[in-house]
Amino acid sequence: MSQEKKWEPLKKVGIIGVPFEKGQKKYGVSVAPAALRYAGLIQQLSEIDGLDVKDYGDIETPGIEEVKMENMAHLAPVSACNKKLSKRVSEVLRDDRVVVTIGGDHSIGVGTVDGHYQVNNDMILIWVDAHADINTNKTSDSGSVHGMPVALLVKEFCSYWPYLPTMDWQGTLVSLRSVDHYERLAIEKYKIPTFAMEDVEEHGIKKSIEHVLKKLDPENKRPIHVSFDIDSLDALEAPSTGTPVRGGLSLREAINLMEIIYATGRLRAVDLVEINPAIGDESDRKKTIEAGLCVLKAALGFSRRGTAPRGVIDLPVQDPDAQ
Ligand SMILES: [Mn+2]
Repeated sequence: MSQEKKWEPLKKVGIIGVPFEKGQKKYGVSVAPAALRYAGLIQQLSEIDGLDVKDYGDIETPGIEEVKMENMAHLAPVSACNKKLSKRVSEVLRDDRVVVTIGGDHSIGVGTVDGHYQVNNDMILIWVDAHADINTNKTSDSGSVHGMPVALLVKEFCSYWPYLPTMDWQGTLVSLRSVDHYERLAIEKYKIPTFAMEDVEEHGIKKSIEHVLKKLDPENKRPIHVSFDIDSLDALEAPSTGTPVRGGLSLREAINLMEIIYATGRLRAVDLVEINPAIGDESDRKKTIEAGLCVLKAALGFSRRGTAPRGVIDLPVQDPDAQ
C-alpha cells in the first residue's frame, strides 16, 4: 500500500494532427486539424495555467496503394495512417506528455489506442460516441472503417475478422470488461461497462462516468485513454459532423465528463475526432470547433471557475428548519 503511485495530472501535452478521412465517405473531416489550429488550439491550451504545449505536427500518408478487402473501404491507407500514428503517439507518451490527437475520422482510434497500449499496457479506454463503432466488415452497412475501430482493437473480436492484409503491425488487443448494457448484441454479450443517454438522464453525467471508471479500474491506478467523437454531443451543439445525432450529450455534460476524468490525474491520451468543417454553414462550423476546444480544455485542466475562490460559489445551503 505505501508503495502506491500517486497520480497527478501531467502538466505537459503533445498535439498530433491527423488529416485523414478515408475511414468514411464525406469530404472535410481531414480539414479539422488545420481548422482547430486556425481557431487557436495551441494558444488556447497554452493559456491553461501551467500547461506546457508542444505541437508534434501532422501525420500524413499520401499515395498508399489500395488493397481489396470485402466491405472494408481503403484498408491500406487506413492501416498506413494508423501505423504511423501509433508510433507518434508512443513517442509523445515517452516524452512524458499527455497525447492529444486531433482527427480525422474515428478510424484513427486504432492507431492512438495501439500507440498508447505500447507504452501503458494497463491503460483503460473510454469511448465517448453516439455510436459504438464496433462493426466488422461482416456487420457494417457502409464498409467504412470509422464504424469499426472498437472491433479492431478488442481481443474478443479477433475471431470475427478475416486476415487483414497490411494490418500486421497492430499489436494492441484491449479486453472488453464487465457490467451493464447498450448497443445490444456485442456489448451485452461481453458486458462492457457503458452508459447511454437514459443513464445520464437518470443518474447525471457525474455518477455515470464515475460508475464506469470504478468498474474498469476499482483501484484507481490505471492510465486513461478517452476517444471522444464529437457526434456524442447533441447535433445542436456540434452540427458539423458526418453522422450527427439529436438527443446527445450537452456541451456542459461533456465538459463535466472531461473535468472528472482530468481530476483523476490519470488521463494520458485524448482523441478528438469527426469534426467536419465542410458540413453546415459558418455558424455550425464555429459552434462545432468551439465545442471541440471546450472539451479538450476541460480534459487538460481548464477551470470554468476561473480564479473565483471556491467558497464564494459553494455557499452552504441554509436549512430553513434550523434555528
Ligand atoms: Mn465514432
